[in-house]
Amino acid sequence: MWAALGAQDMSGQIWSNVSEQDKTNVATVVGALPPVKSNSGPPALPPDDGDANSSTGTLTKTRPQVKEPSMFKVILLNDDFTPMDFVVHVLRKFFHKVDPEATAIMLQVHHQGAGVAGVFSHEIAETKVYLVNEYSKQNQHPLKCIMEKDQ
Ligand code: TYC
Repeated sequence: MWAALGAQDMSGQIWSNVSEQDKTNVATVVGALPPVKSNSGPPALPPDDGDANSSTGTLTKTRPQVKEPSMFKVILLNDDFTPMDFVVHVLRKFFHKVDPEATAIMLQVHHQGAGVAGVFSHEIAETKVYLVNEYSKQNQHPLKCIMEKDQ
């Protein structure tokens, strides 16, 4: 919902010294407000939505952003050479798993080919994948870690 509020809009536009008509024109150009009838009635800003700072001419977007962030599974892949105890160590070190869960995930990977070490935001998942793969290389194990969008 839009309201006539505050001192700046979301793009940083300063509204002081701008006529009411100009404000509505700008808002219309950027698609922030519905078209308004020209030269009739009061300034064509939308109704006050009850926010506290509605006495100045700033447009503030108050609509809640409803989309939840995507989540990503971080997955360990099986191979024939990485020692089981190294995989359990990785699960403890990077994913804060403790036994018996760490061993259960390692065995799931060993038997099924892949297993989920955790589910994270994109940025955290990317970091975990990078750190685990680097750590495995440093220790000369072929263990591979990947990420995949959840759901
Ligand atoms: N398959 C490996 C072995 O037999 C163990 C292993 C488990 C490797 C999980 C990788 O992600 C992995 N030594």
